[in-house]
Amino acid sequence: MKIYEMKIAPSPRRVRIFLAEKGIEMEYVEVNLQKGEHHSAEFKAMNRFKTVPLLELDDGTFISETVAICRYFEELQPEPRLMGRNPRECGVIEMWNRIIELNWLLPTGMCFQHTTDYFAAFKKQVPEWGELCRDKSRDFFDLLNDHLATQPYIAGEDYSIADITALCTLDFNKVNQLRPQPHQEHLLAWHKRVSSRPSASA
Ligand SMILES: N[C@@H](CCC(=O)N[C@@H](CS)C(=O)NCC(=O)O)C(=O)O
Repeated sequence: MKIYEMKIAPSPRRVRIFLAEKGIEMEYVEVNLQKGEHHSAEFKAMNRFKTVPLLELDDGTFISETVAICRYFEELQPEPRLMGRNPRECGVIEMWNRIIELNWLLPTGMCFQHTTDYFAAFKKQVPEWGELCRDKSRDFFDLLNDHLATQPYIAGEDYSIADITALCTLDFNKVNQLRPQPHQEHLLAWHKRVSSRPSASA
């Protein structure tokens, strides 16, 4: 079993942290996205959508999509539970994970793609769209700060995959020059809480 990834990219980091929380060792294969290695015929044969992370099982099955990979490991090794212990928890965690992916991670990635030259060789850029996405991402810092005023973690009392998604998104926003502001005290306290877990440096 191995995972194709790029260590500094946010989506692969989500899987790394998830596996570290579960204490699962993994073989990683580095794919250089800036050099376009994910556009090679060899990589496209494994994942036609040309994204990392990509999990290869020993039977030759490929699983792309961060949440699908995490789901595989949650089923393989349930403890510690990161995607919920009962229907209510599963629903709430999945809701927040999707909210953060769609409303924060996605605009964060779009801002990076459309306002820096990192992927310029491979992707058409629309800088105005990138700036709108920067605004959307900035607004989410405030939303999350309000949300965290009454609970320690994104989905409630317990650490979950939603915290992993939010941590990777917040940290990656450095490339968009967006950081938590001093008045966002709940967000800052949460960030300190989740960053101090050993898995954060996986
Ligand atoms: N929805 C996908 C998104 C994966 C994704 O966009 N990964 C980025 C790295 S963080 C990537 O492979 N980018 C390559 C590209 O856009 O060309 C997932 O969750 O796995």
